[in-house]
Amino acid sequence: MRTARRICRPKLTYFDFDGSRGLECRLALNVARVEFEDDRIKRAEWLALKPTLPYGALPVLEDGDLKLAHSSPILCYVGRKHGLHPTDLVTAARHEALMNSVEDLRNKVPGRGLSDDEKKAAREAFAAGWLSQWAETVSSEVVGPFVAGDTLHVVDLKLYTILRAYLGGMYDNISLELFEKWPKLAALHAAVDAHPAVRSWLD
Ligand SMILES: N[C@@H](CCC(=O)N[C@@H](CS)C(=O)NCC(=O)O)C(=O)O
Repeated sequence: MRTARRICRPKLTYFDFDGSRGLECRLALNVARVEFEDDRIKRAEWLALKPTLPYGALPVLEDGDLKLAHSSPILCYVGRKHGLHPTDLVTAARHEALMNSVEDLRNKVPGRGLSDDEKKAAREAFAAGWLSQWAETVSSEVVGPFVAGDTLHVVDLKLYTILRAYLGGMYDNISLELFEKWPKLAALHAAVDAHPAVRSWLD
């Protein structure tokens, strides 16, 4: 007699929009061709859900007994499981440092609590200072078109997601032309954007 086997799909929980930390994790699962439950939280559900989460924030990935918070560890987990993260210790560490730098960038962009004039001045100074240094450093790590050359890894999906936000004009007072100084970043963005699994998800 055959026993029924329960097949559990991983579940990724995030807000109901295609951007930021949730998007990069959804893209990684899609590029890895993992069938997953794309759990999109509505505003009304959020307050009840928040206290149940490991660190009170999203995204969260559930896979079997694992309930994992934080976008970069989720990306590394998916990447290791499906061959989208380097197996070499040093290369993996370099990719993880790049992923952390994206989190720094997300946390450092000024704006919250500032008046429009203060925000404009703070963002222009940020663009000329910290952001330019970030772009210079990241660019120097990119072989091209992807970080490691011709092979896409989860780090590329995280870089793509933040570049997509900047190049898409999500941050006002930061000129889009700024990124023209780093053609490798624009090329990485274009290469990930053209990847069939990324296109199929976004389209
Ligand atoms: N370090 C975390 C940050 C998570 C985070 O701040 N998530 C935001 C959405 S992108 C969130 O849940 N904000 C709502 C809140 O913290 O109340 C990660 O990389 O996932």
